[in-house]
Amino acid sequence: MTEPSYDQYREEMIGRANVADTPERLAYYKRLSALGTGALWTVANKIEPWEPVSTSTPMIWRYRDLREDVLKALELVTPEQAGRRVVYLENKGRADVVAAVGWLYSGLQVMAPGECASSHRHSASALRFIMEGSGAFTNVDGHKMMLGANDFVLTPNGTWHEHGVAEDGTICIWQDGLDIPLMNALEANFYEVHPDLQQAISYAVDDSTATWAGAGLRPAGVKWAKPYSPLLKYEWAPTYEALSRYAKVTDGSPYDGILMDYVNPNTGGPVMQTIGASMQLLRPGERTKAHRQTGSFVYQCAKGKGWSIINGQHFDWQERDIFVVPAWMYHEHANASDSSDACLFSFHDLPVMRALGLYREEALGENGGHQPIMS
Ligand code: GTQ
Repeated sequence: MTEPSYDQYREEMIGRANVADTPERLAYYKRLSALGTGALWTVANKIEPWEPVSTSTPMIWRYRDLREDVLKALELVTPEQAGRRVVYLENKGRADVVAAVGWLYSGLQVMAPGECASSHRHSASALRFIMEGSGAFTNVDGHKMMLGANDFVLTPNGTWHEHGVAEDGTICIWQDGLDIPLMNALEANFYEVHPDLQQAISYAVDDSTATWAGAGLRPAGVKWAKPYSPLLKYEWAPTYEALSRYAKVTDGSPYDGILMDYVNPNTGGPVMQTIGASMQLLRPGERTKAHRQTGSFVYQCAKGKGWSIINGQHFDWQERDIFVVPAWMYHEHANASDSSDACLFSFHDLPVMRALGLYREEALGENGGHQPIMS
């Protein structure tokens, strides 16, 4: 057996650990280890890197590669057997946890007409982004919502939720996004199956959108005290219209083009406590500049085609492809079309970064330097 060596972590700089291995020190480290301890200077530079070092890898999952096998799951398992019939996305760098990137989970769920998955709730916050099919629905705490392509739906932590497809619908596929890895890292993850397996529909169908999605209006006298958005479904048509209108009156961001955040209409803040989401539009021919942020991002192309450079790697994407940007990795996006726009949906853990005072953003300067961006 080879003896452990700590020399690899040494740094020649005042203020950083720089202790060479000697036989006497190595014997001491061994004794400490037997006592369930260790010498901090052997690992200090590793556990306190100069800046975030993500173990996640930039990756893309192309829909054309996945779709057939997602549909295959329909033949192999029922929602009753599986609980949720989902093909999850596995980041190559995160074999230790089921994560698409960082502390975020993502999967593709498939359901056939007439099917309904049982109701449950958990500490993880969840969202859906509808990819294809008609007749899909989700019931969140008694608020049933009908879902179409590019609609974005919340199932905040602690809410009962179940999904299904109407008898007269078609096979539906949607992307699930959850913070399961974060909940497990925090060791705070609880899970419950609904005692009746299905919950009642307690409100008019789509009442949350009818109540809270009025353009610039909020219902007088309606109180909302919960820590997540009362608007549970954000439909595609008004989202795209908002981006298109905004694009006419702004230059947008050099790093993100026309970027709009889905917000809690009650607070103006993110939709849920731990997960935020955005839609961005890249105008024909637009190419953004590179920046990096603390926080992990899962993107899905909702419209058009283009490419991104993530930590120096080039990824071509088109509608329904999903790709990830790990924390603190430079990324830039481009619309590959000169005549039509491209839209990228994304969800991320920026609410966590901001709530904990950890948010940072930096631009890659013309000369390769790094410039902090205040936001
Ligand atoms: O629908 O609540 O893809 O709990 C993974 C875990 C979906 C869900 C997933 C879940 C769900």
